[in-house]
Amino acid sequence: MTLLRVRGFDIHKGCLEPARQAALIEALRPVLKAAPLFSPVVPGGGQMSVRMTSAGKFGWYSDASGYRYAEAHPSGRPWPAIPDPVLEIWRQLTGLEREPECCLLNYYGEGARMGLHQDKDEADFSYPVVSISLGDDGLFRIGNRTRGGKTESVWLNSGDVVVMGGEARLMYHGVDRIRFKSSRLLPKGGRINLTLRVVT
Ligand SMILES: O=C(O)CCC(=O)C(=O)O
Repeated sequence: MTLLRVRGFDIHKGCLEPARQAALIEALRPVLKAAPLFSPVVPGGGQMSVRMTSAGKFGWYSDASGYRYAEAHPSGRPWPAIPDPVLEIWRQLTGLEREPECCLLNYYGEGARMGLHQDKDEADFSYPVVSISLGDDGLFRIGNRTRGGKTESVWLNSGDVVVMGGEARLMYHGVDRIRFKSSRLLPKGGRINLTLRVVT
């Protein structure tokens, strides 16, 4: 494992060995069954290319009226619990007593991307966001605390974990593209990103 620090983002390359990555995928199967992926609509009216769902007390949700955390999946059912192997990574890397209340699961199929944005719908920015990459490689772009300016990019591979805390917590970031089918972790290809967040 190597620790790479880019603009305050702690990038733990190779943090999760292949067996642990496979165990995470197994642990996520029941989450995806209970709370199927959906394609959120963004406030401007467009649809995100990433499909998503969540686990935990809150799930991240977006529709024409805005971004927010919701206590139920669009089906009306509560979100499933965050699987233990996922919480274990949060504990290992943050050492915090407080546990995340949301595990947002983003699925990037071929051609999916996520524009530069800040994670700022949470109440307390002193808690980090922990981001886990599984499956295909994703080109992660890191910007600044305000929109614009120079950016830096780094490829995130399956098993990498990024901790966005301190100065990095409110920095713009996004995913420009994935290398579809670069990994064999997911039988149909694609990339799963999990972000763990303390919401309230
Ligand atoms: O997919 C990623 O690596 C980043 C995801 C992200 O930025 C987010 O969920 O806010």
